[in-house]
Amino acid sequence: LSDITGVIPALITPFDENEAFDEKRMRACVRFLLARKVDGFYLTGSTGETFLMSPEERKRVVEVVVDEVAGRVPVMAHIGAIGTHLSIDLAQHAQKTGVDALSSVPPFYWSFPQHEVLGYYADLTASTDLPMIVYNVPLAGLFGFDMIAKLAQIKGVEGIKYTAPTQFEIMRIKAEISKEFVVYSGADEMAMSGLSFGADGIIGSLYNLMPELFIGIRDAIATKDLGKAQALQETANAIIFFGASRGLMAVIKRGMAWQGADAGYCRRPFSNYYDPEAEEALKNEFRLLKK
Ligand code: NAY
Repeated sequence: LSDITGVIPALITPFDENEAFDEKRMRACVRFLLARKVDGFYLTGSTGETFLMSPEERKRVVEVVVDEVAGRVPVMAHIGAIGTHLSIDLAQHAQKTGVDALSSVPPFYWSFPQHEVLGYYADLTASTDLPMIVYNVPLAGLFGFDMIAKLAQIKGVEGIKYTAPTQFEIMRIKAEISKEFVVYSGADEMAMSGLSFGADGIIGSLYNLMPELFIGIRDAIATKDLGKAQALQETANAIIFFGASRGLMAVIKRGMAWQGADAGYCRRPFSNYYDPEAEEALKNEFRLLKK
């Protein structure tokens, strides 16, 4: 896992006007992001609208992206579901398809006790040979530091996607668990702080829309140019906060379309800019923001 680093979009899944998975748009988005030099892909996560898709659709997305990437950059697949059975099925399919790593949210909704969550990850890692990235995200219930330490003991768990506001723990994971335990910072608004606290990479939804800004942050942190990193983060955050109040997923997809990669639409209940006038108004507001 340690060789998968850098700026990794949590890839969007394009749907067409009728909410069907749009394979052609998916392939075009992958090519667009490869041309913009992203370091890898994280598929069928929250940004990929995974919980709005059937298992068959999730598998299809993985097949299409792996085929289009054709080994040029590493691919990780999020295979999490509430039930162990389904997650194992998705994990084994992802391995067969040729992904490089797996990731999963903990089982959610019933607030499972620690030993059941640990059992979930142990069952998953036993089911394939791929490294597992556990996912610390408020949406699925955050792990405490002690739980992260326990998860890191499971054979096959080699990293964490850390999407929590308590970012000081990134430093603590490296210091107290292991320098080798790979950390991906998951809050795009804090990409700079995640990387400067020792994260090996950043995985997030905005890297679909504006990868260059974050590639710039990656490089500025590597060369210890904090002023530059901060300026880039400020620009990125203005766009993130703009999008957050206007339906972030739809803004990312339309924003990609304006740059030549039509990322299609979202599945309901996410909102969309289907109406060309509404989209034009959004575009105009965005132009004002950039001034
Ligand atoms: C995934 O699984 O799709 C992600 O990596 C999602 C990461 C995003 N966090 C959440 C909670 O959705 O990219 C972030 C997030 O959209 C961004 O920081 C803006 O808040």
